[in-house]
Amino acid sequence: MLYLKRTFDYEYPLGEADVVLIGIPWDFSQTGFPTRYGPLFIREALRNLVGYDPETKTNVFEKYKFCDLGDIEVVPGNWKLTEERISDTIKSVFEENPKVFPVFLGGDHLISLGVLNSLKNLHPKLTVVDFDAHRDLMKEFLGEKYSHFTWAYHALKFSEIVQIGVRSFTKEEEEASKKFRIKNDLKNVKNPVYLTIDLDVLKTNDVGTPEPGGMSFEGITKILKQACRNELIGMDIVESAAMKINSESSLIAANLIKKALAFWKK
Ligand SMILES: [Mn+2]
Repeated sequence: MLYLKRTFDYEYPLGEADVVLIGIPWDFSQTGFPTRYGPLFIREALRNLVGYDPETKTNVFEKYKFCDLGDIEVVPGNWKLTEERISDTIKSVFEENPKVFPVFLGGDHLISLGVLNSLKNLHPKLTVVDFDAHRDLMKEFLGEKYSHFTWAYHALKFSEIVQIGVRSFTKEEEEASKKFRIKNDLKNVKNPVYLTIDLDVLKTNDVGTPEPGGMSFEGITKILKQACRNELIGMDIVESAAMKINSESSLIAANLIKKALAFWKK
């Protein structure tokens, strides 16, 4: 008998899994608190999570087979090489299991652009449902094209974006949101949906770029439930500045993953 405990009670090979967990501890575009330890502490929170969701009467750990692939080894300070690694990894994952649902753990919000650049090859039409305090619609930041402040601007070239919970942005970003007709609700979303949750959308200080105010956990899950009525192709959860076990953002992140999976119609 081997008495061992890994991330989940059961860990399945990728080929058999319904859900795959992949950490991307990239935070080299971060301008506030470090977010590279997000994957570490969100995993720890997942280990201790009650799997049963009273609202949907589902135990996500019993319903789905999980595979935790660990973290993508990022290239410190080099987004181009890191993005290639993200893209290669995602390609290999779907070659092995085309139906698996990927959950990515950030890292700063730039990781979403790397993921979406790969997913767009599989889903030419997609809608990104972006929970975020910020618009992240800057064309560049201090001359740098690729930053957690700019990812959404670049993702607009190939996807529709719905932004939920936005409360802090520049004039330039406000103009861009009008120009590109960014929606702020889920009406008329018909494409497959990719969910990205920047934890700063919540009322918490435990994130890369905190802002006063913010949504409640219940407020987010209500909209999450609506978003999960569409076909879901994957999700990420980013910007946790967790530095210790049971930090607020890591607990919220684990619970939002559980909620999304409980609502998800496989
Ligand atoms: Mn963001």
